[in-house]
Amino acid sequence: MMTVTLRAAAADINPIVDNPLIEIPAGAFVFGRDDGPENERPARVLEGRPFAINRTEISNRQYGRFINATGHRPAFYANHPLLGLDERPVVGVSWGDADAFCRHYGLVLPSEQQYERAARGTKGAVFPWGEARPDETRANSGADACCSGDARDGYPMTAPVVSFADGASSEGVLNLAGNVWEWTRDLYAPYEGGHAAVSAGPYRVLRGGAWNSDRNHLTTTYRLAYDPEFRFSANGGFRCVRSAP
Ligand SMILES: [Ca+2]
Ligand SMILES: [Ca+2]
Repeated sequence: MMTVTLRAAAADINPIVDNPLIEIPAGAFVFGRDDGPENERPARVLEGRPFAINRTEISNRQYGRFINATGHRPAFYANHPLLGLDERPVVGVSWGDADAFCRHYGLVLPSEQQYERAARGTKGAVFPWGEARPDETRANSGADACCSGDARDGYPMTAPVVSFADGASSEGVLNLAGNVWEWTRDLYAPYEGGHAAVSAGPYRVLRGGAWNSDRNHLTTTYRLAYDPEFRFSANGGFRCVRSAP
């Protein structure tokens, strides 16, 4: 009986068995920046609540288990010979697909604030690993000029979700910069005062850059606004969080 109880408790702590939730403690952190694109300004200090975030992007294997359990539609690239590999991040999912996956496991998509705190730590680092420019050991990125893949880091398209350990965040979360863009739960809007750069909407925000991003798009603050219904992106995926109750 005790064994069963413990197993149930463990499943509750980590509902996606092969993708642990990494605890991010409460506390002050820097959000936004003053020297980047207009829609990333201003930098300010926020008081963060504790949360936990998947160590890796959601993989095709993990998404496949969700499909089997629920009958939800498969990812658009599920049968692609490279993008569909079990250990690669799922791509070809709408915002609603990603939201449904997280909710199935009692989780939600990260807010922009949660994503940014997980990615840059408390002091406002430009990249998950610190201030050093991205290189082929830190992140799966694309060519220097937008927007094609580049294999100098070993991966012309997506890399396995467990990869680029040298680019991990201070809490050990992987690929928060690069590999695939990640849906957040937030609607796109200027932070304070400014005018929306995207007139259509409502759009949702993706973060982190992808395998075909040039390195300027891999910062922890870059905000990509996108049509939430679009499910044909070969470079867009997600991960989930558990927020404090
Ligand atoms: Ca690459
Ligand atoms: Ca990513």
